[in-house]
Amino acid sequence: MLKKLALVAAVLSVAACSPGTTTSAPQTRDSVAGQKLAFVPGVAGDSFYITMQCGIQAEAAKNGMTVDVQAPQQFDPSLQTPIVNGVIAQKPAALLIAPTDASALYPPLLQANQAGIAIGLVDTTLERADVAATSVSTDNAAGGAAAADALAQLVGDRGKVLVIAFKAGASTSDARQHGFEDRIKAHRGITYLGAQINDNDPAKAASIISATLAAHPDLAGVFATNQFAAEGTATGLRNAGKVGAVKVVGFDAGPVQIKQLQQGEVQALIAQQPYRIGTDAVDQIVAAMTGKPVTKQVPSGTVTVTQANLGDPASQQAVYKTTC
Ligand code: T6T
Repeated sequence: MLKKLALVAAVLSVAACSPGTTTSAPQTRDSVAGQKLAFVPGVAGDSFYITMQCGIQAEAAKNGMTVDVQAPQQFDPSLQTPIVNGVIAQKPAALLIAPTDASALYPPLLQANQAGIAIGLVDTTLERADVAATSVSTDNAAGGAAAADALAQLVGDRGKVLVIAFKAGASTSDARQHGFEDRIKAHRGITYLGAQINDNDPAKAASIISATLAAHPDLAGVFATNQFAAEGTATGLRNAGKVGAVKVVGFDAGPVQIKQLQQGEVQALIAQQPYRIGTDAVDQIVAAMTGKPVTKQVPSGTVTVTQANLGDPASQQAVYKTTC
């Protein structure tokens, strides 16, 4: 009997130690005032994350928390992982992060979780989100479907269309692409040319457009899955003298995208609500830290902005900030 118990204990302890199997509940406290909150966005200098940061800072200040922002220079898990390791060493009470890869960021975030840091995922998510107390994001598959409908309408429901997916393995890029692909099938007059990856690099998106136009001069439309994909798409079309002839639906509404819309380089934008993602994420992480009920998955909506509705308050509110 003793032998059997020892065996059970050994099996349990192996299960507890094996990486990826044991996560910890965040440490709870009476108040979060004076506690440190780290924010690790997907990339530095992106108006989507700057707007989210404004929301995080405003909501953290209401709770008396200080915010430390550390961003990778590129949207790249190999640059973001050492930042997470550095954050763990600094022992903040909480971490809000947009993981740049749905699986590569799991091991460092598991370590952060095991170090007692309360984790909230913002924007992007993980394949295994059990390390996080909460996850706040746009319904990116629905956004991709909305982009498919908008693009189909712009091209009169016929012709060839292409997707520029900004990063394979990033949950938002994959979900937008798949949401688009599932919906575009319903538009039977459309020929889908597939998705090409630009690695969040506008120059790469511009070359993809040039190469696609060389092979398909009758290209009718493009869905650019984020700001940098849209910027490069516009450059590629400008270089080929195809602005306006090829219709573009972009994701995001940074000042550059709004200018592109006004200039007719892009015909519709699927705008997210990054400020709200930031405030919601702080509210949820504070709830987790103080032992209050937490919503595991908080959805955030989108607004489709066009030249025709750009003046509407809903569209104006959707424009991203470059400073708080
Ligand atoms: O589209 C957003 C964000 O949702 C995505 O995960 C990464 O790119 C952006 O930050 C826009 O540049």
